[in-house]
Amino acid sequence: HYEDQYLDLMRRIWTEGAVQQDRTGVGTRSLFGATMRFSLADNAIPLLTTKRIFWKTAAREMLWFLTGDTNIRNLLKQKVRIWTDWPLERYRRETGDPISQEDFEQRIVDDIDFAEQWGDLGPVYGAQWVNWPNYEDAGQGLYRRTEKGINQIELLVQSLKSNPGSRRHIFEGWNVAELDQMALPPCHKTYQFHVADGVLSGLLFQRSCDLGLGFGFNVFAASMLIRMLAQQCGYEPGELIWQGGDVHLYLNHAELVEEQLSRQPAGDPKLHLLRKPDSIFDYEIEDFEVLDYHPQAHISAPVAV
Ligand code: UFP
Repeated sequence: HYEDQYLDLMRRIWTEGAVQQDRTGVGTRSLFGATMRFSLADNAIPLLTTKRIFWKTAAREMLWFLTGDTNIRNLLKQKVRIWTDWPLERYRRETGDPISQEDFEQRIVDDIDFAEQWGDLGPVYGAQWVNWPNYEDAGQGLYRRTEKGINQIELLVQSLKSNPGSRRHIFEGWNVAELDQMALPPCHKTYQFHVADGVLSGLLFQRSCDLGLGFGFNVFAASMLIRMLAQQCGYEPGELIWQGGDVHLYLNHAELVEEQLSRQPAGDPKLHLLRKPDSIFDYEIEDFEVLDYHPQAHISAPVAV
């Protein structure tokens, strides 16, 4: 089963991984460098079956990245709460107001001025993907930012269509000059694509992976993106090749790890794209349907912030 790769890696890290003091203070067991391959042919989708993955949350986040938005307001309107921790922490720190997460989220949704002041994550994924800063010569040795940045996704679609054999089908989130302005430097930082015999595959390099919580989302979202690109460019979907840099399990995820490793993967879920939108930027959540997904129960675990 495709998920055995994941469970094997989890078992290996939990038993052999080096204990590391990490940025969050929680501590991890980690391993450096891992690869997994997942087929996307015939609508196959690498959703974890040993616990329920709320794939629509990952799908909504991916669609939000593609809009270029970096404010959590449009996520919260859809009840996606995965990015709240960072703005909430900043708000509490800078104002001293011990507001609850629920009240903070409600204010972001209700009050657009408040959202503009406190809901932005800085130039994270979306900003770099579709609006990478570009500069023009303003004379006398000065440069100014162009009104529009570089849309890496649009360029990618063009290059996939017009020059399939290229080895340069890449988009990148790791904008070195802006890392310090981001709530979180990108984890799924580099995407590369490859076309051969009319089949499109994608490779994701993820520099840092929370294997217990993040991975299930990241692997779904990357697969969904490959499917969308294949549909837009007229190719068959091939594989997702996932590569991790620091792959880790948080030490407070013992219950999750032990429960998940006691379960057997089963079933072959399918992802269906119900419509072909006009462009890569025109997909909506209703365009995606997952069938044959019968996972075991969700396992909750604390997120390290
Ligand atoms: N993380 C993921 N996937 C993501 C994401 C974060 O696994 O898409 F945004 C995890 C990895 C790590 C933490 O545990 O969040 C980020 O911390 P750091 O920046 O110190 O690597």
